[in-house]
Amino acid sequence: MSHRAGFVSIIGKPNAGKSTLMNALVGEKMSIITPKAQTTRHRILGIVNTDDYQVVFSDTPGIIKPHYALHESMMHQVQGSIVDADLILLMTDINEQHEEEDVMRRLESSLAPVVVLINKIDQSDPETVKQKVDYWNEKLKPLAVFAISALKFPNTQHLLEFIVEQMPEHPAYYEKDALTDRNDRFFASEMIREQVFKQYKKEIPYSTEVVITAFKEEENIYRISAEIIVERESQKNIIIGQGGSMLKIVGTYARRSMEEFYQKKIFLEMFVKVIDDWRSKKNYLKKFGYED
Ligand code: GDP
Ligand code: K
Ligand code: MG
Repeated sequence: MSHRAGFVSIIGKPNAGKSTLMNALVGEKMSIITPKAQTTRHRILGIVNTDDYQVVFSDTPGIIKPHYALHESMMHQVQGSIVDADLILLMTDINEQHEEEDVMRRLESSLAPVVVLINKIDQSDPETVKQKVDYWNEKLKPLAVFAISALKFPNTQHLLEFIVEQMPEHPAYYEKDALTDRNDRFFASEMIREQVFKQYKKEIPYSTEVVITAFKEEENIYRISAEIIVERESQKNIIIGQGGSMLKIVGTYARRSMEEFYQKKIFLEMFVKVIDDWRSKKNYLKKFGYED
């Protein structure tokens, strides 16, 4: 039998459930998930392999109007994934009334067929589901519309089979045992950032970046050092908390995630550093791995 391989881009507004779906498809926690918008800042590949096919999914940042150089990089990554795609999964939240016009506009740069995913149907009713399916069929004339719940019914077999059928005949793009293009350091920084998004309010998560400064793999333990970078001295105090209490919570949860992810004991140390307005500074963005 011939081999199929291709790129599938998951795009949509913030919080539609893109990262939740990607993790369900890949069967691993590739992407961090929080209830806050802009949790995902990078294009992250999640690869599904069998002997017969390789599907390379791209999880992407939610489509927003850029306010910082950081956002511009995020939108460039969305655009890049659309340009590369053999198939686009446009994900929408059934309970949101977004116009999605900015998402539509991005689709114009691609000839790839589009599948619409109406997500979070666990929070809706059959009548609304039917209305939304009709709406999207009418509006976009997509290849297909799937009504799903990436969180509550994460059985993606049916969707995955449909996706595979759309993939061109092609040799594998990546090694057949690869799950992603990202390395251990990347996931370590993301697991800390996930806790920053979960534990702090207001602008703190958006002003924060995490840099792994050391990652030592020993036989029974990984020793990881990280810098939590914020934009203001006042934010540094909030991150640390009374007598270090907040940083301790972040460290505890991040360490637990890492121990589950790497299946190793983890020693984690973290330092907090201020870099004024890093989100607007191209040199820092580049250093932190945000391409133009
Ligand atoms: P993204 O910003 O599009 O990547 O969305 P996430 O995957 O980070 O999910 C955003 C929020 O929606 C999280 O709190 C998820 O747990 C939640 N979520 C995702 N999928 C579903 C779903 O099918 N049903 C419900 N009820 N919540 C979901
Ligand atoms: K999110
Ligand atoms: Mg996401």
